[in-house]
Amino acid sequence: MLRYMTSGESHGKAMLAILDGMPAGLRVEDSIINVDLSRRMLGHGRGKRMRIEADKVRILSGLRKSVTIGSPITFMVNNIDDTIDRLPAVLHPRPGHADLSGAIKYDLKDIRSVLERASARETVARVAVGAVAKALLAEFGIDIASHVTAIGGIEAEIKDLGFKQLVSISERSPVRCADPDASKLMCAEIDDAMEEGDSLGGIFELIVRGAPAGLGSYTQWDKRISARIAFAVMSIQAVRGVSFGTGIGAAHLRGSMVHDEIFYEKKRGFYRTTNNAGGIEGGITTGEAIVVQAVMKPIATLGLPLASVNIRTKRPVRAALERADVCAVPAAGVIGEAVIAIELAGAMIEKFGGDSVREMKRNYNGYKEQVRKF
Ligand code: EPS
Repeated sequence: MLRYMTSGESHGKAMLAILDGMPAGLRVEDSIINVDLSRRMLGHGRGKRMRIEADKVRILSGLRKSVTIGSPITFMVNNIDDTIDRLPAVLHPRPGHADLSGAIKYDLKDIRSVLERASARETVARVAVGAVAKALLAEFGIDIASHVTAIGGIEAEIKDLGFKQLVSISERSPVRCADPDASKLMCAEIDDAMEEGDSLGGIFELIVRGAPAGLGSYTQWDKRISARIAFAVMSIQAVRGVSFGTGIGAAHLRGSMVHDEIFYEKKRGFYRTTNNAGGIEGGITTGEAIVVQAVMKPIATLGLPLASVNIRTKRPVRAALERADVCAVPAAGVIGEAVIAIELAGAMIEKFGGDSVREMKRNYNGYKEQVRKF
């Protein structure tokens, strides 16, 4: 069983994670984690904090000479802005943030004690864990990409791009969008929102290429891979919706327009010519690309704050003005890659047995042969 936990406050000493259940024999260089940590910091619309931090991982346990040994892996990313004990109290909750509900729940009279942990900075730790999960998946030829399809109402028009092209175009875009015209409009919209003291949300898409058919199961509700992926993606701060393949659009179409017809050729085995299901049927991967969309609401901290109430005096005020991003959808895509990688790595370990990468590969190859002969 693959499991992990994170800890750390946004302006505390560090962001941490412990990952348990990684098989032995996987090479993990710090550099593969640092690449994703840097990608998480980028994107037009990020706030000033990203210019302060350097986000580099230190692995404290679980590796010998950069190779996993089956024991828990501990990750630490230092916060350069570690001023938590010097920061002033926050009394004006921001609508849309955890501020008010968190303060009421934990009986905290200073909202700072809520926002420090509710902050999306927590995702530093998840991206570090996700990079190791990606390394395991890569051993089985599984690749993950993300790209932004909408920001602030501007929608990208993605032409029929292959996986590699999609990655190379979106990674060069300041908003991680594969439509260069939409990219420009999105950047302008972000600048506009910033000038007006506002914030923006959007949609990002995750694509997993190379996952074998047969991960997850219909036999129990919590074994469905679609449910597990949705849980993981919904757990990303500010994500409000998750869909697969044709997504919510399927609600408006007839079955004949939605379901992917089945064909067979001796050489190829079973195959489809469409992938409206987004690579999952009956809670099980089909072997086609897994395609997931996630909807992110606009950041809750606004330059021109909304109406709120002082939690001590109960008088009307404007919400707290914290340093924040105007738009973090491009970064959320990188976080989405991490959480889907962790779910799929867990499903691979469950299916193929996971004390060592070699053992997993033996079982994986045996299963591939079984599928080929089916
Ligand atoms: C973030 C760090 C935070 C915010 C952002 C995400 O840093 P600070 O609060 O010091 O500016 O920029 O957090 C939020 C959007 C939020 O609502 O808390 C990061 O590292 O991703």
